[in-house]
Amino acid sequence: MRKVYSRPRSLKKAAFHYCPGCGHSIVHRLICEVIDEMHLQDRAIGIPPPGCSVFAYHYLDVDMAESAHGRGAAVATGIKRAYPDAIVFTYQGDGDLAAIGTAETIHAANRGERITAIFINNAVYGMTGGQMAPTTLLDQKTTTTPYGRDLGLEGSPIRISEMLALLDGAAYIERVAVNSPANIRKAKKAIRRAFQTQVDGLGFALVEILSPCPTNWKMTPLESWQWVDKEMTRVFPLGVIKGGTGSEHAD
Ligand SMILES: Cc1ncc(C[n+]2csc(CCOP(=O)(O)OP(=O)(O)O)c2C)c(N)n1
Ligand code: SF4
Repeated sequence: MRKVYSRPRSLKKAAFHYCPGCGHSIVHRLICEVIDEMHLQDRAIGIPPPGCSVFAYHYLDVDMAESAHGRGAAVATGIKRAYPDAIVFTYQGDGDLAAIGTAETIHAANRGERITAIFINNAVYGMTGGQMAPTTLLDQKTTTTPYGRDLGLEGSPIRISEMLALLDGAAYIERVAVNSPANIRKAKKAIRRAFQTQVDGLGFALVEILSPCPTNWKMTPLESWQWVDKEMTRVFPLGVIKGGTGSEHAD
């Protein structure tokens, strides 16, 4: 019998604490597969965030250094500058990267820091109970927008990837989703390109991943996967936003 799947070497044998249907666990596995395939386990240093993935170091078998909420890009900058041969990545939610850490993220991208950001957009603050995030869609109900996000009161969702792409230091930015087998395959390629961008020393790389949060969206896992397609991708279109023309495209 042909073996088609096994646990990546860099994914620890620990049961995930994530809710059924959550995108975090899928993204963890994809990162580990890429780290294995690119032989980066001994060089990779991850920066997990506060948020639902706060315990990412329980799962990824690479060196990890926790950061305060929003400070991932700043911590990654310091580590990368101290250890230029390390492959340094942040793992951040949308409340983290696009709200509390807006300044750190923009300036790290602008400086062209040779780091990789894995940006989980689940349209809410997940861990703290589903408050509005910068990425919350208009009319989306959250615990802090119980009647739906109102344009006049809360503004529109921030497309932080498109904003970052305007900065000269940003080398590669792509938006993907983990809501179907085909999209999961594309997400893995994007994560690989983002790591390769760093290996090639090209500048700041970011993969935005539309990621279901069935618990706070109050949906079944299946409904949440469908909501990503029907609603999220209308506001956050999938695809390469910047870069991706060099060896980082190699599969
Ligand atoms: C400076 C600071 N402010 C607020 C918090 C509380 N806090 C912890 S996790 C979290 C929300 C996380 O949401 P997000 O970053 O979108 O990640 P998710 O849980 O959705 O994966 C907040 C507000 C904190 N830890 N530190
Ligand atoms: S609350 Fe949402 S983001 Fe957090 S583990 Fe559950 S499904 Fe995932």
